[in-house]
Amino acid sequence: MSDAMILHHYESSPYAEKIRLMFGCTDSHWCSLLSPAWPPRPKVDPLSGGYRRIPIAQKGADIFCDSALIAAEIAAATDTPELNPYSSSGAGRDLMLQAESEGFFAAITSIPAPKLLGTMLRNFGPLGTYRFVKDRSGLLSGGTSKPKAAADARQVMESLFSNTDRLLADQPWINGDAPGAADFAVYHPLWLHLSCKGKLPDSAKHLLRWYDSVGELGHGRREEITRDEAFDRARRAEPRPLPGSEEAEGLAAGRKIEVSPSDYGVVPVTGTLAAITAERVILARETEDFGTLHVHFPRIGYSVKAKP
Ligand SMILES: N[C@@H](CCC(=O)N[C@@H](CS)C(=O)NCC(=O)O)C(=O)O
Repeated sequence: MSDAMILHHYESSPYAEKIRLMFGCTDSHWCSLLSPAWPPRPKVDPLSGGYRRIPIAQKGADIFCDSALIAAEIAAATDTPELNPYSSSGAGRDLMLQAESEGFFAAITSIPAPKLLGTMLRNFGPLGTYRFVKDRSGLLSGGTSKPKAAADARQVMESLFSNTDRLLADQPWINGDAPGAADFAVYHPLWLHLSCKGKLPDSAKHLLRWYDSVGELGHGRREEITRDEAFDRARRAEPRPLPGSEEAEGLAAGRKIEVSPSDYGVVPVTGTLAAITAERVILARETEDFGTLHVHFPRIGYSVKAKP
C-alpha cells in the first residue's frame, strides 16, 4: 500500500491550492480525497475528530491540521527546507503573514457582492450557494479574525500587490532564487481573488510574471483514492514515534485537552496530550474504528486548554 501523503481537500479551497502547488514544486506523488466545501465531512471528520477547516493531511494514523504544518511535513519529507514556513524570515515572512491574515479575507471582501454571488452560483449551484453562505456566516463566531469591509479590503489588496511586486523586482521568487513557503502563502489569496473574478493590476509586471511561474509548478503526481482506502491506512498504521515533549502551557503528556483554532472555525478537538513542542501540539485520540490516532496542530494560531 502506498505511503504517499493523503490530502483531504476540495478543489476551490485556496489553502489546499497552496499545498497542491507545493506537491508540484517538489514533484511529489500524493493521494487526493475530496470533501465537500462545508461540513459535515464524513470522509475526514472521523479521522480529525471534527477539526472544521480544510486542508487536512494524513499519513497512516497521523493527521495534520493546518496548511502550515502540512507544509512543514512536505518540507521534511522532500528535503526542501525552503518550504517550511516555520523557518522563513525577513521580507518574505512579513509578506506571508500579511497575505494569510488580512489578505485572505480581503481577497473576498474586496470583490463586489454581485460578482461574488456569480462565483458561488457557478461553483455550487443555487442550493449549494444557500448552504455555503449559511455555513460561512457562522465561521468567524468566537474567533479573533475581524475581516475588513470593502473599501479597506481593497486597500489591503493594493498594498499586498505593491509589496509583492516591489520584492519581485530583484528576484524571481519571493523566497529568492528558488520557490519557498512565502511564494505559496502569498499566491493562494491572489488565486482566490482571481477565481472570484477579481483582477491583478496590469502595472504590476513582476507580480504578474511571478504569478504565472507559481501556477506553472502544477500539482505534482495526484492520485484519487477512496474513503475506504484512507480509513484502511489509518486502521493499519501505528502513529509514528513522538518527538521529545516539553512541558508547556502548564500541561504534561497524558492530560486530557482540547485544541481549537483561535482565529476562525473555532471548533475544539478533544483527546489526550501526546506531545508538545515549540512548533506543534499532538493530541492522541482513541477511536473504535481506527485505534489510536495522533492529530497534529500548530502551536501558532491555536489554543490548547486542559479539560476537567
Ligand atoms: N490556517 C488554516 C486556514 C485554513 C482555511 O481557512 N481553510 C478554509 C478553506 S481554504 C476553510 O477551512 N474554510 C472553512 C471550511 O472549508 O469549512 C490553514 O492554514 O490551513
